[in-house]
Amino acid sequence: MRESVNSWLLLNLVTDRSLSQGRSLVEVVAEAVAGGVTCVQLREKTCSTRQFLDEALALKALLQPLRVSLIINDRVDIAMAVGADGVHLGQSDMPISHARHLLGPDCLIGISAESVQDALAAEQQGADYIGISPVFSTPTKTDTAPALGLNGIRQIRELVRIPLVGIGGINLTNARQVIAAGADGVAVVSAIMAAESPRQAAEVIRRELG
Ligand code: TZP
Ligand code: MG
Repeated sequence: MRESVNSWLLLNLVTDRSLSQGRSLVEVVAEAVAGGVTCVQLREKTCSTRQFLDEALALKALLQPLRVSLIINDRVDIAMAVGADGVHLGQSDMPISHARHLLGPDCLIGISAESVQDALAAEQQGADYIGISPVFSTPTKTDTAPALGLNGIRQIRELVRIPLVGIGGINLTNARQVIAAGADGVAVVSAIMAAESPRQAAEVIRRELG
């Protein structure tokens, strides 16, 4: 898994059930995977621990046979409980050293970096990949640091060797530019979760990524 990290980070779907328009999360994710999503990050900000665990188990059952990776946002305990492929942590979540201690060497740890300094620190502390957050400002998440833009990706790419994934305002019109600026992948919420056809939306973005 670790050797192929760059290829499976290509098109991340980050979930947001509030955008799924009455469809179940598993239904939307299954469609998106059929359209070419290479990795799914389960991001739940409002539900109970039990519900989070149930969603994680349901996604694991869907994704594992398809060899699509599952990453858990925020919750190291849920990642451990379901045997996820990775966790994604923000600047105010559990520090990398503690997460690594709990998760062991094989589980991937992704870190959201809101600045060049964050990215350098994450690499130095042993992160497996960095989420550059946000690349563009987005209505999906408004409590973000200022957008880093394509220049921010270029700057971080020059200084950091681990894989980079852009997140924030990415859709079919700009996904290619994010990769051209030096990212290894893109992470998308609304452009797939809110699409009438998540499958088609994933297909067209995946095509843009080459
Ligand atoms: N972290 C930084 S921006 C963002 C997250 C979770 C939301 C991105 O959503 P969208 O709809 O792809 O712009
Ligand atoms: Mg977080």
